[in-house]
Formats: sequence, C-alpha cells, structure tokens
Amino acid sequence: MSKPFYITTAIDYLNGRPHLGHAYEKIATDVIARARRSLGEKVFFLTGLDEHGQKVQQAAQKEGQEPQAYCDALAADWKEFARQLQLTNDDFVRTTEPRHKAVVQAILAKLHAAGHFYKAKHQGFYSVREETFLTEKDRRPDGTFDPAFGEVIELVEENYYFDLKQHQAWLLEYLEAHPDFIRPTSRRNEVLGLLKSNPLEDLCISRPVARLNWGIPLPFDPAYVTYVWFDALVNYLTVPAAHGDPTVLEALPATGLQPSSPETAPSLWPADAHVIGKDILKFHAVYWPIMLKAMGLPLPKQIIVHGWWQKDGARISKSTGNVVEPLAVIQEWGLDAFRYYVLRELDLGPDGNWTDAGFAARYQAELANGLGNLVNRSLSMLKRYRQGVVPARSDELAPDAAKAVAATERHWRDHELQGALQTIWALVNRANQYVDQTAPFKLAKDPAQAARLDEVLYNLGEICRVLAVLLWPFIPTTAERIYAQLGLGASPGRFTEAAWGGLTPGQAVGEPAPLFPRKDLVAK
Ligand code: ME8
Repeated sequence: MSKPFYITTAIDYLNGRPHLGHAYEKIATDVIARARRSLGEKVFFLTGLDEHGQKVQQAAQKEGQEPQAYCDALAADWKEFARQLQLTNDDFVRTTEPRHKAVVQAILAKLHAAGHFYKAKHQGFYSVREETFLTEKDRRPDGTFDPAFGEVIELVEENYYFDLKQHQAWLLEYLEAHPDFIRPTSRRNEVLGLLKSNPLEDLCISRPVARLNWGIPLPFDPAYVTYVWFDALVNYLTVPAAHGDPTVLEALPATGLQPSSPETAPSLWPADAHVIGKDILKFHAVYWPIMLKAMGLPLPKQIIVHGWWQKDGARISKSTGNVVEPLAVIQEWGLDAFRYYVLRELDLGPDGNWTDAGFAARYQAELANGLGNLVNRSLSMLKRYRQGVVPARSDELAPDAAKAVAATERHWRDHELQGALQTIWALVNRANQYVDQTAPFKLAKDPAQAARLDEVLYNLGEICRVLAVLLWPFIPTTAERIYAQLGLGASPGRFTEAAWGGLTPGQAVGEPAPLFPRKDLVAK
C-alpha cells in the first residue's frame, strides 16, 4: 500500500476544556489534511488526548474523581469538540488506551535492554506545574524562579534517566543537513542555538509511584511510572502500530499488536508533519528525534511550529477570565466563520491576537460583503435574467481563475494557509469588481446586450464554482453550499474540479440563500 501523508496535531492535556489555541491547531491541521486530499493524496490525520501525568491527576482530584473516570467523561466532550470543528481525523488517540500502553512499554523495554537508561539520584528544585526539575539556568537574575513554573519544591529522588548527551552531535548534524525539518526558520534557529550553546541534560523518564501513580508503569521497575512526555510523544507511533504499520511493528515487535490484515496495513511512519505550538518545540525537536533514533526508527519529515494566540493583547487564561470560547463563537457566527477567521488572521508561525471587533470586521467585510455577496448576487442575477439556466461558456475571467488556482496549490503544498486565503480573496475581490465594471443590471435593460449579459453571468457563476473548490479545505460547509446552490451534485473537495469550464451551459442552478447573513439584519 502506498504511504499516506501522515499528519498529526499535539495531543491536548485533559485537564480542562478546549480553548482557542487547541481549536486553532486542530483546524490548521485539518485544512492541511483536506488540502492534500483535495489534491488527490491519501492522507492519515491523527489527533487525540494526553491523559497521564500530574496535571491531569490534580485536575481529577480537584473534581473529586478517579483519574480514569474523570478522563473518560471529559474525553467524550473533546471528541465531540473535534466533531463540531468538522475535523477529518482518521483516528483519535487517548494515552490511557491499552494499545498506547502496549507501545510505550515495548519502547521502554527495548531502550532499557539496549542500555539507553541509567538510574541515578537527583536533588534539586522541582516545578510541580511543569512536572520537571529546574536547573540553575531557569533562575531569574534575582535567584527566584519564574512564576510560570508555579509551585517550586525541593526534592531528592532516584529515577531513570535517558542518556541524551551522547546523541547531541548527531542531532545537530541532522538539523544542519535538513533545513526543512523545523519550520518556520526562526524556530529551527532556536533549536540550533540550544544545541550549540549547551550540553543536553539527560532526560528523566520516570516518576516514583510514591509521588505520582497516574501514568504507565515502567515494564522493568513497577515502583515507577513513565514521565508524561515520554508517554505522550509515543502517541505518534501508537496509531501506526495499531493499524499494522510494518515499519513500526518491525522496530517494536514486543507490542503484541497485530495488523488485522497485513496486506492492507498502511505504511504511516515516518510522519510527514507534526503540527505543534511553540512551547513544546524542545520536546518534539530534541527529545523525540533522539527517542526515535534509539528505537531504530526514521525521524518525522517535518515539524510545523505555530505561534500562540492572545486575546485583547493579553495571555489567554482561565484564571483571569481572558478567554475565547470556541463553541460560543461557533454558535453565534457559524463554524466556517470561526475556521476562516483563525486562519486568515494568524499565519502558521507568529503569535496572534484575537479581538471580537476584528472578528466581526472580517466577518462583515470578507465573508458577508465579500464572498457571500458575490455568490448571492451572481446566482440571483442568473435566476432573474436567465431563469436560473447557465448560459453559453465564456472564458473572460479564466486567466484570473487559473492564476489563483495555481497560486493556491503552491500555498497548500507549502502549508501557507493564510497566503492561500489572501490569494483566494484577491479572486473574490476581482469578481466583485467585475460585477461593478460590467454592470449586468444595466445590461439586462438593453435587449441588444443579451449576448454580453450571457458572458458576464457565465463568468460569475463559474468563478463562484472555482472559489468553492479553493475554499473547501478551509470552509467546507460553505463550499458545499455554493456547489448545491449552483445545482451541482459533485463535491468541491477535489482540486481537479478547479479547472475552468465546470458549469455546463443549459444546466439549471439551485436556489440562492445567504451564506453569511449580515449580523445587523439577524439581530432585528
Ligand atoms: O502541551 N495559542 O498539551 P496542551 C495557540 N499535552 N496554541 C496554543 C495555545 C494558545 N494560546 N495554548 C496551547 C500539551 N496551545 C501536551 C502536548 S504532544 C505529544 C503533547 C497549543 O493542551 C500548544 O502549543 O497544553 C500545544 O501544541 C497544544 O495547544 C496542546 O497544548
């Protein structure tokens, strides 16, 4: 079986409800997955939940629940959230699933047997929030630790360590030789800087059960559970293994997982892209590659690092109440408006800032008055002036469409989602300008201009159709509604449909209906 394009998101901590940052990452990944599918590629899109560790255990305790019961109840909400975002994920991994535990334990056993771990005593300062020992480098000039570390306690502990240092030179060389491994470049440089300036600290991969029992037991020492990050990163291999990926199962024969049908088992690993936020770069760009090398598995092809959202210029925080509730926004404005705004406003890379006013402004100008108005007036004029029947083909706007189609494909392949939307809206604006320039409402009054009116109406209908194809990965429901309103049975989810001339002369269009109702009208 040919290898699908395998793309993953970070798996979210199950210690609260999904917020804007979670929604953004998942939608961006979904758009990349849909775009690849539209281009005819096989895709496997994975998302899921990170359920072990201190954060989740404490959140369960606060609710007075057993961690597993707490996770099961919340996980149902998060899966429902994925459904409401219309994510097209092919699997959903939970780190408390038996298949995941089997893979984590197989890896631990293999690396232990190969001598990658050693046991040592450590005394130091420990951040409860970050679940990690802090080093002298984490101190501020006045000697205190950043409040971001939360409660810091002094601890003496014996644990298992993963010998990272011996892989540092290899990793540096690998990064130098693979300039596209981490993007954007600023994030790559961050990792290069880190590797060049400091010897890597060995990674503590265990937690004593006496202190934390909500984790996967070490197969070689039941007095310990696995450090949550070692556990979480493995999710990217769990699902390939569970689906019978031969590369993973050969490297980890001890999982006990069997492909249900070896002939159809997909070759997923290595992942084509891990999409993650900037705060978890070191885990993905340093620890994960070294873990994979130790297992004898190839590295993922790319790590795509996105920035963080703020709201009204301040950190999003439950405690200060500075939050965006994705579901409330979706309820009020519709899913596609939300999907559109987050990707149009924030490119994959830099940080962004949500403002309600900015959201409303984009909705009104770009969705309602831009795209919505174009589709609505194009279809309404076809109904009014041609009884809803598509006139003879005309290619006047074909070159504009072809340019936008080619540029959109380039943006999709390069994961430039904001760039794609800018390109697509240049075509929306061009088409709206075309209406103003050709003035079909005037042409309709002059019988001598009937042939010209036919041309204009064909071009407008066809541009709407092409736009639906380009927009499908971003705002799939809207794209499908445009197709339905044009009377087309096919789906706009195939890029080949973007070729000019898809509307057939003589074909009847459907009923126009506003795609993005103007909010002031709705309120009345
Ligand atoms: O880090 N803006 O989980 P998480 C944009 N379980 N993205 C944001 C954000 C914001 N304000 N806040 C968080 C974890 N994110 C681990 C991941 S992967 C093997 C384990 C992003 O729930 C964050 O950067 O804290 C991360 O990519 C994702 O949301 C999950 O964060």
